[in-house]
Amino acid sequence: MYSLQLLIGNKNYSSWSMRPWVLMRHFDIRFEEVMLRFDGFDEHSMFKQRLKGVTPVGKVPVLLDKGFAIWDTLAIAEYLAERFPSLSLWPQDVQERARARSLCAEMHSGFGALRNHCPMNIEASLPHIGQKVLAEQPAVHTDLARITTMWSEALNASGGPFLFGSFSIADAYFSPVTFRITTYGLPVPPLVQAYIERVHASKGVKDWVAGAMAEHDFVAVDEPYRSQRE
Ligand SMILES: N[C@@H](CCC(=O)N[C@@H](CS)C(=O)NCC(=O)O)C(=O)O
Repeated sequence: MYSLQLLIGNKNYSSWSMRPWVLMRHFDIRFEEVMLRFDGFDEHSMFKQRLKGVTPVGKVPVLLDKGFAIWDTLAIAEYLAERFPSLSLWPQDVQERARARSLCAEMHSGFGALRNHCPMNIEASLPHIGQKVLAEQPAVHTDLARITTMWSEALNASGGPFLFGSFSIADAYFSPVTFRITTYGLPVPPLVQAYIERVHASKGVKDWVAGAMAEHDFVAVDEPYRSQRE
């Protein structure tokens, strides 16, 4: 029995769950995964029922440390960074750390157009939808341009292979975005494409994707563009 438990949603769809799971797996932080399958988000759903009394917000992810609950992804990432200081989950340099926090905070509070129009769906390939979205939604262009700029600047400053050199919370934070880009075939420059490929080849992300591919759920509320899995 591990002292840490991570409550997550479906791996194919739950972008917020993906972030702490990938982070912990990448850094070999041992935890028990508790999967709460999405069966709807109304108060009668099993998903919501199982979260009752665990978190007041009724959302995943939730980290439990010997039963003590930490909810909301940024709070979970900060808790893990404090709990495992020797792992350097944030960059070690104070300014790089501040910059990494700024990027994660941007992700936390922004990119609404990209998130709404291109929901994470790891198993799907929807480049035709990506083209349509880009043609009809200028705000998605704006989000994509900002992502491209922030990743390029970070990679150029650090020299890679990840945003701040070695893999950090920032890379875990943006890992779901890399799948939005590939699922919807959104165009990115070669530097960014190479970064995406490195993220996809990294340990925690590979393991998460294997889990997503093994799922068979089709969750209609997360599928604005399909009526079934192909
Ligand atoms: N700000 C929260 C967002 C969490 C969130 O929206 N999680 C989704 C799954 S990816 C959820 O549980 N949705 C259920 C609902 O909206 O009722 C975080 O960072 O953890």
